[in-house]
Amino acid sequence: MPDIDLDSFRKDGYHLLPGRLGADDQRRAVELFDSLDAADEVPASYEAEYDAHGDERRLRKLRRLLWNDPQMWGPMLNRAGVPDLARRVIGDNAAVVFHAAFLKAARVGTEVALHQDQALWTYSYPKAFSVWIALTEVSPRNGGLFGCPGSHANGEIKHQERPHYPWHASLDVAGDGLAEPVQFVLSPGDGAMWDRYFAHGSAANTSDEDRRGMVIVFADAGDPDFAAKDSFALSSLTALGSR
Ligand SMILES: O=C(O)CCC(=O)C(=O)O
Repeated sequence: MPDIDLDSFRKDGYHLLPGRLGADDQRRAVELFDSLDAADEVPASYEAEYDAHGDERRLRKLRRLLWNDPQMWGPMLNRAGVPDLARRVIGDNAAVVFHAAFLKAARVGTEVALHQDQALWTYSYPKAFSVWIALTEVSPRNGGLFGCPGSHANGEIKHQERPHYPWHASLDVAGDGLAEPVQFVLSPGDGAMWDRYFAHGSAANTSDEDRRGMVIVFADAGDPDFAAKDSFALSSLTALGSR
């Protein structure tokens, strides 16, 4: 797996991660998400959110994947080399604080408005960064994923509630003086990582194909200000092995 260029990550606020997750792991993840999408009821432990259009209701987000099934997800994240990224960016005290699926169903999946993750979190997560892994093709055709280079540089920007968008407060490229977003065009198994203050989002999926991905967020659990609802130590993650 190619190493990351930490200087360019720190400068731009994001870094692309080609070829992280193998085909078998992609298939296992998608099969689980398909089965939960088809179920009448998803276990409450996934804290599921849905998109709906007419009679069609499809999963939008599933949370706490690693906590729901460490034996499935731990080895998969280890095979994707995710702990090494956490060690490089944060150090040995890194811990997973979120692991979620972002599912943007064909024709039904709605936008994720431009935001900085840290602005939406209940806790301040020192040194936090996200690793987002594509489980399908990801491009503007199916809603994609994009972010504004350098938008992390000055820390948190004030987000505003907007009447047309129900999920959370958001940013505006022009109104907040951000650089034009770059699109992350990804193949299944490719990833992107970004800083907690990096502004990013995605558009509605008007195509006939699902756009799927999952995100793992690490923070510095060794920082005196660290507090979290869920926290999975890097050592516990790596102890789950890679087979
Ligand atoms: O997958 C998406 O569409 C958005 C992802 C996102 O906002 C996040 O991981 O914080």
